[in-house]
Amino acid sequence: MTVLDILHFPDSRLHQVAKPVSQVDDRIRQLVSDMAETMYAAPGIGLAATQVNVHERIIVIDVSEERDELRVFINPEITASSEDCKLFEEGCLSVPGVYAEVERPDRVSVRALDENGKTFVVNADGLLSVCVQHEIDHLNGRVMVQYLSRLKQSRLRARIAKAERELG
Ligand code: GNR
Ligand code: NI
Repeated sequence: MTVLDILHFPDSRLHQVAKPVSQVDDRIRQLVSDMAETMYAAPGIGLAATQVNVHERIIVIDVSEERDELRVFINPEITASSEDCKLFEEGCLSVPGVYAEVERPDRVSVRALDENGKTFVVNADGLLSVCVQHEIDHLNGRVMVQYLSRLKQSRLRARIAKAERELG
């Protein structure tokens, strides 16, 4: 197992759209295992392959207190969303130190493949719902900061550019 490097905003590779996995094989299972190790080491509650510069539709999530309930979503599709939405203060491993209130459907149904290539469906609410939507955004090249106002986005870009200049 390997802890992979996580891309940081603003990196254009975070905006690549990931391609579907055509076959869930040992290469994919190795990647899933490395992504899980990377997520637990960070630590984070979710990680999309895009964040480790792999542009395939793979997500790992663990929203459990004990950090012992790994969920793997390959080729995830949202098949239904609730009408009612909720605001949640989100963080992102690719945008460290930044928190943004994002409004999303409260509940979603997600269909995906597991690490054995078997289709499953999960009806997600609470933190799992927020997290799976955040991760699917990553697979579509969308980063949480894109929900901020344009003013807040430009301030954030300026702050990151300044910090990078000062670090040399
Ligand atoms: O670790 C994470 N925490 C988090 C908190 C609120 C909403 C979303 C998240 S996902 C984030 C890990 C991450 O960046 N996944 O892409
Ligand atoms: Ni993220």
